[in-house]
Amino acid sequence: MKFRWGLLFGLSVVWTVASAANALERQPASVYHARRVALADHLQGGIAVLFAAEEPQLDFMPYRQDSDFYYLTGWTEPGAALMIVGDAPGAATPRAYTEILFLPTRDLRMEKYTGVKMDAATPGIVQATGVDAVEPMTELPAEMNKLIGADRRLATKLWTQPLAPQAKALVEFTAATLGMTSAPETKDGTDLTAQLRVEKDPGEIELLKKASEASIKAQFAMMRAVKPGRTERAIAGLMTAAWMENGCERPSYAPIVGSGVNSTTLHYSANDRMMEDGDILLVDAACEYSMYASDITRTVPVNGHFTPRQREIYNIVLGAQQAAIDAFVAGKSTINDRDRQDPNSLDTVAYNYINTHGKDLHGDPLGKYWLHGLGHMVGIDVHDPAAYPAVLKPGMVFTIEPGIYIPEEKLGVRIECDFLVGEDGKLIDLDAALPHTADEVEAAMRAK
Ligand SMILES: [Mn+2]
Repeated sequence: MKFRWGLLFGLSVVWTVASAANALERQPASVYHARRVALADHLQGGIAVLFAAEEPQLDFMPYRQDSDFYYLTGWTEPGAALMIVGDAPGAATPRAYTEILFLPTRDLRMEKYTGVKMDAATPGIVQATGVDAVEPMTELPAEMNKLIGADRRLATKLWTQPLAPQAKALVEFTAATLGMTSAPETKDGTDLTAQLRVEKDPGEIELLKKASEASIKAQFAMMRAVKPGRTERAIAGLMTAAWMENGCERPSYAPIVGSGVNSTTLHYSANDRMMEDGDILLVDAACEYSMYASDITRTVPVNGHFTPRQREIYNIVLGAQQAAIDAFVAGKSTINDRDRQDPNSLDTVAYNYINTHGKDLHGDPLGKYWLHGLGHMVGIDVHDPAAYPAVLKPGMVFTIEPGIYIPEEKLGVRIECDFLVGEDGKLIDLDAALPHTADEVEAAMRAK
């Protein structure tokens, strides 16, 4: 599976939806259309019905579009459904590629709370959505009934989100209206979108770079602000301000600002401690730009100077990351191989480095203090879907994030950067502008 994005080069690959300075940047409608056609090629002549995220029950809670739905449509309003019918020229009832976006009917009372929405009756809606046909949501069961009524074998080729209650309801209703004795089993459409999403196109890469750039600015702001007597939460707060000043809509995950022993809790996010002189501070925090995530960790000394032991552990983690970078071969290396046995696995390389450098207070090797995988894909989700261990190919964006966490010494170090595999197979560090070495971290902390 490979896209033909060549025709996009030389053009700007993203643009801003509305004139508002902070509106999401969307890729051209043709890009989302091409993704839907690519999905159709995987449907074996079947039908995909995917649902948008619903408006939260409490409408004042934050809303974020379903990632697969966004990938296929760029649509950010809640409650929609997308139907894609795969090309099946040889079927008993021949079918051609068809796509329909179903939109819920506007609720004018609710819009007093949530703002103006669009529906199928909105003038220019086909242009606004970029989908070939737009219909009211009430037509979705009717379209299903029509398609499956004409060719019942289609019932075995329905691709949906397995966890979506709307999908279950739709399939059961369709079965009932067609007099089927039981609802057909559906196939997992998210397996297909995962395959499509794993290699990023130039427009996605542009957005991922912007997410990294804003996240880098926030990490620098953190380094300038950290000192004994400040709270972890205040650091999370000033990073949040930096993200939003730089065009991001939200953090891409709960910020982890862990000082002292908190640095050894992998997903610590209480952020409620006051930082003390001599502490190490692990900051795993980054933001989302126009729905695309960044994921960055830096570890710094609270007073601006690593102790010799902190520096020793820091250098081992940095060395493990560098060993993985040096071993990288596009099309061969893998990431997130928890067995750490395969020589092609970058996890193996990083683990062997950690386990053969340094010791704990009891003279034991340090490998056992690294519990998690070496990295993961990054995209619309901070942990973008992929089949792991994943072979790394051009267009993929992933993290390399070794760590050592020794609670007994209140010492946790993780260094995490986002990498793109370039078209030439070379690794590109999207976070190259940030300090990497211990000396560079201390220098950035001195630069007030
Ligand atoms: Mn990560």
